Amino acid sequence: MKFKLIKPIFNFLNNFSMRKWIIAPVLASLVMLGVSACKQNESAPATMSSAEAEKIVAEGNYEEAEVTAPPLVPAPIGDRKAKKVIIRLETIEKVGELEDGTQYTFWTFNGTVPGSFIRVRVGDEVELHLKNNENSTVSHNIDLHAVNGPGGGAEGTLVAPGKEAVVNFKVTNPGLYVYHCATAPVPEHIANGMYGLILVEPAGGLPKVDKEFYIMQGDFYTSGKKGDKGLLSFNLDKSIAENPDYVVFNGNATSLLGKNVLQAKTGETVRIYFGVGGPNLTSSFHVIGEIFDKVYIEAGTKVNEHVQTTMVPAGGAVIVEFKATVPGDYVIVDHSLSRAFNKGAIGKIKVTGDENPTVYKSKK
Ligand SMILES: [Cu+2]
Repeated sequence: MKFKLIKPIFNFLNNFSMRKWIIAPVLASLVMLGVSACKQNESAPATMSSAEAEKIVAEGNYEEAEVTAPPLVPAPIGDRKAKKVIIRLETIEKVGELEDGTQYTFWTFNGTVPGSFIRVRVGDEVELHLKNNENSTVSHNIDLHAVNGPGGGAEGTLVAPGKEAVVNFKVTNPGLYVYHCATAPVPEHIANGMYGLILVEPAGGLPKVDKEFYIMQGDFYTSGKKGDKGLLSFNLDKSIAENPDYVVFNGNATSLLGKNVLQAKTGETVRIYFGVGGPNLTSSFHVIGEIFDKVYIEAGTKVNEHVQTTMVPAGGAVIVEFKATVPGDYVIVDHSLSRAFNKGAIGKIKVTGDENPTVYKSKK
């Protein structure tokens, strides 16, 4: 294409008295244009458009997908082809603890807050079964932010206690997405713990890392105050005022403390899939003593580097990565710090391994 254009331009310039002065820069520009076009093709992102993803054929029969309770995530997608997967979620209302001695009636997907982590890839065809446990007191449904369709699937999945609904969707956009119950009153269903994450990996999968964890932040509005013993219930007025008693990771003030502290070794790259269920508060997500080497901005495909604190909206998510270089305890917080130190949004990653005085040393 480039050479076809050059010849007529050359002929034209050949008849021009100043051709020596004009031909060289024009040719140079054309060559540069060609080089730049090639470079753009070479550096085209590995991800594809959602329209292209829609055309991927998922082969084979439907297979059950592995889903996991927090803080675990299913095995990476790797380089597998798009396939047909069945995902089963059950909405379960159950009494659990916000912290030791403080009970709360959680509404959950698969019995945990957040609900099970779902891991698929672009082009997968998903058959989602949403069952509402027979002991539930109300109807529930699911809105997956990874779904293109009315209500993100909510309209097709509204189920009464004891019933099951099935929706099918094709996964067309890579990223990390929140799912949540969208049954009225929606803020109450979410405030009771009805949210989770679905990861959509690009074709070929995300880059390999050593450790992966699943964390979601939620704000809880109770009939009592933080630390009260006994069974607390949802308080509508506090929810409307956006004044929670608890702001916690993974549904409990100690879910990532004590025996539940996350573990990593020096030299390992740690990736955290972090989402905010809300229903109301955003998170200033931060790990004290670490710098995020990579942040997938708003959990999409663009990567920022060297980030201290990343803002995650309610109903949003982020993927962060850092390399554990120095042994010690690293505290995970919402850097709106009263939430961390007074309402429960605090956890820990323990890094073990050899000291690394080049990067850090202390004389104490
Ligand atoms: Cu619900």
